[in-house]
Amino acid sequence: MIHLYTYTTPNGRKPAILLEEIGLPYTLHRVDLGKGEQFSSEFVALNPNSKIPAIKDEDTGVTIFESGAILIYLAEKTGKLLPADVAGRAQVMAWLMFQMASVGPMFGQLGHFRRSAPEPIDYAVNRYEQETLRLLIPICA
Ligand SMILES: N[C@@H](CCC(=O)N[C@@H](CS)C(=O)NCC(=O)O)C(=O)O
Repeated sequence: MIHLYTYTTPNGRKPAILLEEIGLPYTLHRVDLGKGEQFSSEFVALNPNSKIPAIKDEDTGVTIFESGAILIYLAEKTGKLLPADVAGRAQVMAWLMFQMASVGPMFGQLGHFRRSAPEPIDYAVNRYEQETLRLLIPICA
């Protein structure tokens, strides 16, 4: 049985979507970021970086954090959604790294500076707006 520790954020939804997609049973554990539960000693034992999502796989005893690493682990465990051939696997990895290294962080920064910054900073909003628009080109192509 997989235990998924997560919350209702974009990164938090990624492993849940994959688990549903491949039909693997799992138990959901809510880590309420609003209450700071990501800093509890129980959760830090799963992810020393105090960020959701994380999983614990009872079958193997493995604990994993970072959404991309979780997706790769679950795909490899089930033999689904990740091609076995080198070329196909490289394509999936390229898009996964693109999401992890660019889309997630840049869209996240834009959301932060638009909605959560304590004071408006035009430079930051413009920078992340431009980068977000640029990243949408390969996504929409
Ligand atoms: N690179 C990490 C990012 C994880 C991440 O940023 N999680 C956010 C929610 S989407 C979080 O736990 N934030 C709580 C905090 O920063 O205190 C991943 O992909 O798993």
